[in-house]
Amino acid sequence: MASIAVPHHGTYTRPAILDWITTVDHKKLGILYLYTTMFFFAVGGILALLVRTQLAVANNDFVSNYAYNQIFTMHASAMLFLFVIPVWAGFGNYFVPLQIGALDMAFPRINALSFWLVPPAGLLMFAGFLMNGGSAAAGWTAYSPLSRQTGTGMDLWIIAVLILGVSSTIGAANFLVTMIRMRAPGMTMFRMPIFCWTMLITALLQLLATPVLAAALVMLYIDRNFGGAFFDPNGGGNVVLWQNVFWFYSHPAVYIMILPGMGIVSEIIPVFSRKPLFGYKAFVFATIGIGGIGFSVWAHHMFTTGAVLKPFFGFMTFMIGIPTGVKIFNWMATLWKGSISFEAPMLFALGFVSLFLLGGINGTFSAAVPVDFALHDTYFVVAHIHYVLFGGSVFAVFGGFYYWFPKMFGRRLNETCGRLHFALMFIGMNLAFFPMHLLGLDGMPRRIASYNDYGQWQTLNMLATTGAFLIAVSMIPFLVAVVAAFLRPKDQPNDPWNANTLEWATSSPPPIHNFDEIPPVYSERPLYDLRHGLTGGPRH
Ligand code: HAS
Ligand code: CU
Repeated sequence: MASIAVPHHGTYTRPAILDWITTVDHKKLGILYLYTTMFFFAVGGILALLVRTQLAVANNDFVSNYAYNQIFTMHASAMLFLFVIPVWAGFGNYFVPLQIGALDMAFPRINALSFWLVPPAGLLMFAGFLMNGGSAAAGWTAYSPLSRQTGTGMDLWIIAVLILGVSSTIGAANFLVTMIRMRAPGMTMFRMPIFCWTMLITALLQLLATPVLAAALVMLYIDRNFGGAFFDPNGGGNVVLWQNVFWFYSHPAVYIMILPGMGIVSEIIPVFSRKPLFGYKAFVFATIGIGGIGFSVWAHHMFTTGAVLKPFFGFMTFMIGIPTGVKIFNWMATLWKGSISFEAPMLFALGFVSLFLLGGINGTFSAAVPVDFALHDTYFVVAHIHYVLFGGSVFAVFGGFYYWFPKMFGRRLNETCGRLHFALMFIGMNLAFFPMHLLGLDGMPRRIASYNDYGQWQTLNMLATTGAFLIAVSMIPFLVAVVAAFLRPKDQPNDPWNANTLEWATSSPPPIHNFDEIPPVYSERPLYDLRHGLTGGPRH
């Protein structure tokens, strides 16, 4: 609740709800982003449980085939477009200005607009379930010709994704300008925290790739509603065109989904190893490298169409493993001989490194064209995407929550709950997604509503379903920790973790203007320098 002095009328106390609706404060918008995206994470999770319930046993008829298509389409759409991509805008909004010592984002009102586009887009997408013919049902990739044929829900999906695209494009421009123009004195580009760097490259990818998706969506909308034939061979169009434009966005988008997660992990690991990040500049250049190469690998999703230059895209896809590998070694070298402590943020960060490594390597399998011909459209790919997106992005999200919660809310999340959360989620995740490798190698196609019990299919699927429910159970200790934290008074000091970056220089939570005083910045670890009385000169 904010009290505002009104000339000649005393003070007026604005109700808290109005305060939240009209806010242009990057911290409040960040929190709104986090609440909204976590809501869609929960919705997407419930849809996943429906998918796993249907697949628990062979020849199940828990849901109809068509309902199944809607459910898995909306599961992925919610998770990707309404959770993983915008959740980084949540952390980014809260922490980028604080980490670079700025008062706010460059364009606070545009920032509010970026956020306020998300909830209506989400509602629009889900309103599909109320339409004749149901929600979108052509998969999150909306391949033509299927996406030209499904019901009105598909049109709502197209518009919703377009709106989300606008949100992330203007958000990206805002992040870029903020980091380029609003850094505190002494905060050179190469002293920015790694999380900021990953947000910067992510923003660049969003700015360059999202308009291509927008074009694709508009073409699809014209095909569906105005007699267009962009993707219809009967009218002189080309179905593979959709895949080209879609993946030209969506491959860079997978790095949009992971880079900020890598950033968060790179904030956590040094703090809990009590060492500087090994190879700061190498990490920055690796991030730039991933961003650059990320634009030249999209056709690895289309090898089996036969309509792409396979050696080139296969080669480039292998190449992208190199900068990513650099990062894995950065993290390992940071841990090496560090005095490591295993608090919840660190557990999630280590979970990220191990699971993402596995997911990355099995992605490289599919980069080998002949192997991909065997694996394409099987559960192996589903295993890959969940190791990188769940083992990667989702673990980083929770790592970020445990790490930054004290800063955002002035209270710490209970450590026992955090460890239990981690243990259950780690076991559940491996139980849910590891068997999918085996199913894929055994030829089980993805996106099927039921299957016959060939060999071990039913057993493996039952394991996966059990794992999925275990992941759901792991959310209970997290929620308990959050509720318990809010029931306690604020008690956190500025810097509860002995961390390195500027956000820890101000109170927890920070005042509306962020900093009473910004400490001088002589390196990429201003708080470390402050604690040790360092003022530049040769470092580490
Ligand atoms: Fe991927 C499909 C290849 C990273 C997400 N990916 C998907 C889909 C999603 C997704 C959502 O080439 C499915 C889309 C759909 O619904 O159809 N992906 C890769 C490669 C990487 C990669 C090579 N993916 C990601 C990230 C994602 C993501 C990050 C989201 C967060 N992916 C593919 C391919 C397909 C694919 C094919 C299409 C499959 C098909 O048929 O449909 C890389 O960025 C991963 C690099 C990381 C590592 C680990 C660390 C590196 C080290 C260096 C040494 C390693 C070496 C490799 C030299 C490689 C430690 C050793 C190789 C051995 C074989 C042992
Ligand atoms: Cu890709």
